[in-house]
Amino acid sequence: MKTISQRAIPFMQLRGGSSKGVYFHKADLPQNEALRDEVLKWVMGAYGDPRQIDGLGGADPLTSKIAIVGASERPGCDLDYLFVQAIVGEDRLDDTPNCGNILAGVGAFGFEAGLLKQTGDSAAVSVYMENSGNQCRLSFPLEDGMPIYDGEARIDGVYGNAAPVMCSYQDLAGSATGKLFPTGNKADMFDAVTVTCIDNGMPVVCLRAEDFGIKGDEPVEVLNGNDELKERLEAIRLQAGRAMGLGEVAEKSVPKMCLISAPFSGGSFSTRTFIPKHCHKAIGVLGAVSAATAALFEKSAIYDLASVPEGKTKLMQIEHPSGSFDVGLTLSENEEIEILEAGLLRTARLISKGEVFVPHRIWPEASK
Ligand code: NQM
Repeated sequence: MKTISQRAIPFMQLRGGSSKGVYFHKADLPQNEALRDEVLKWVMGAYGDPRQIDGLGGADPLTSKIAIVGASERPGCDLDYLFVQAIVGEDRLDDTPNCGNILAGVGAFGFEAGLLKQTGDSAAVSVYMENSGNQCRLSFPLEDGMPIYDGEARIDGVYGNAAPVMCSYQDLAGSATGKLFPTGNKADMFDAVTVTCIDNGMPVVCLRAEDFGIKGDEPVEVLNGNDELKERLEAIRLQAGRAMGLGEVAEKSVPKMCLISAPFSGGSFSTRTFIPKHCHKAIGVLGAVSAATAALFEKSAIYDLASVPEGKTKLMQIEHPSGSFDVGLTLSENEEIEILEAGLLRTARLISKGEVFVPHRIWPEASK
């Protein structure tokens, strides 16, 4: 379709896990990064308006997400995936972190966009995550070479049932910082609070909820309305970010801040995660993997709060504001704790396909 003053860009919108994103074929976006980012801000309405009223963004960090997907030339990989967070209420994007929820929709997008062809009743897709250089294997049901979205799997934070997307991540340690414990310590102290800074897929600062005068089962709205808590968390985050080698993180969406308490409903432990300035309605996928990993180490700030199963294959049930999230961690046989694989269940669904329009003055028709 042509409009006189706007340029059309093919897109799809999918729910990936408990998030929703706008997915693009890499070839449909400008190849120049600065121009691409300008275009993406227009697509999302992410140029400072917290309502994102003039774009596809959903005015919430969990629905202001973008996936850029292309065929991969890396050995053993089918797709390359770059995740971009459009920051709600600010005129900027952040491609520092991964997003494991949006990743759950990347395989389905690959089929829908004609980037993948497989037969049989199950897809096996290996995705290279450009943000961190890690890989994830996705498997989900297929029919006549296309993804099935209907199914019996349930994940908390999403209404109803859908087809399962099994996600297994390898070698996540140091995804953004190069080290599992980026400060070199299992525990650090900032502003007289003991924390554990960890990066097993997502840079996360794990804190004890009790150190902030909260129980840890408060509703999201209550925590989002607690300005004193948010200020204390941000002050620690800025220091932790520097200590984790992430530099000045005031403008970055990592590290995430995960307040942890003993479980309330029989799980491994309970969480309230700030991503980084708003409390998550559930928990991010890789944020959950990082927090679960921290709980395994005796010297971490949260070890005594967690109930950790025995054995080298651990199923950790992580409680969060809208239910619980299961993370399976496979450990090596070594004496020292080393995580070989993290496995988890997500679901995904194609919501829409079409064209999104940006003004020609942002991306003129003739330029690529
Ligand atoms: O941690 C939220 C989400 C996420 C990211 C966030 C995610 C992850 O729920 O891998 O999934 O932490 O900003 O989509």
